[in-house]
Amino acid sequence: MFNNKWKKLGVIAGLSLSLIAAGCGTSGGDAQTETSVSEEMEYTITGIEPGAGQTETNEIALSEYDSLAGWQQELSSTGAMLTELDDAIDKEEPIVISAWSPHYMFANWDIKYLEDPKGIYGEEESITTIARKGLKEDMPEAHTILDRFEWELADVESGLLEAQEKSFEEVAQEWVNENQETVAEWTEGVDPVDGTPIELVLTPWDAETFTNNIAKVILEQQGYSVTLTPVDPAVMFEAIADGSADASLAPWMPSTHGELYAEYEGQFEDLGPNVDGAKIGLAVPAYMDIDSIEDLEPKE
Ligand code: PBE
Repeated sequence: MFNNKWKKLGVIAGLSLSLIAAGCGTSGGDAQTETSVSEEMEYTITGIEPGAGQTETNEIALSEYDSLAGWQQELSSTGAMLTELDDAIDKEEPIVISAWSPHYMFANWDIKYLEDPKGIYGEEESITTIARKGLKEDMPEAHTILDRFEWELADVESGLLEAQEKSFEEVAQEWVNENQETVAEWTEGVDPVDGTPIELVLTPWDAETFTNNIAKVILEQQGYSVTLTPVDPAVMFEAIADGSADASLAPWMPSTHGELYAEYEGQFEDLGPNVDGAKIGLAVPAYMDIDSIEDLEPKE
């Protein structure tokens, strides 16, 4: 019964406006017919985890865009956001979500990024590798491999789709098996080690989990004993800066984690991008008739 609800409302609202314009409005009107799509969404962005870099970027967008005046974001988890997205699409209702790529959300649902004329969400980002100071001296073998590790966005995306049915460990192992030539370039001339422990910190999202699992498989092939520790972005930077963890392949630069990067700059080593072409933004189902953040309406 909720199918096409917002579309119908849009049509009714349009009719009602033309009736009013023609001087034929019924007395008293009907508040329901004037419900805007933004009002129907209760002026709420469906967000993700409170600790995500993107959660802060959304806060900046909420304060910078006039069209988002009076809006709020609802925070919970990526899983809850995807459930709400799925539910809204089932009922063809409007929804605005925190979106990013690489992620399987763009493959699973027909959604589109909203244009961001103010550039709050930045341009293309790189997922970057950072290492604690001293890693190069203490573990030159791991340092060399992590420094060389760089792969393609398309590989991340196809792995993320596969990981919906298998574990990240399995998909990472398969990727390494199928890409031995690339792995051989990263490990060329690097001596094997004998069980040296190394700890990678990462954030809890899928692309980061996948990338760090690939690094784990390769470092284990080299003889390391690898621990992966998922934490919030702030803890990730802190752990690398204070040397309690060895490296991370999870920071998003230059926008999403740019402030954390600046806060700890000089206290870690930047080994460069491990994948290019990442992006964050706000997205809506493709059936919604808006293209830009500026097409949303402020709460009166
Ligand atoms: N995210 C999007 C991470 C990085 C970019 C949710 C995967 C974050 O917001 O911190």
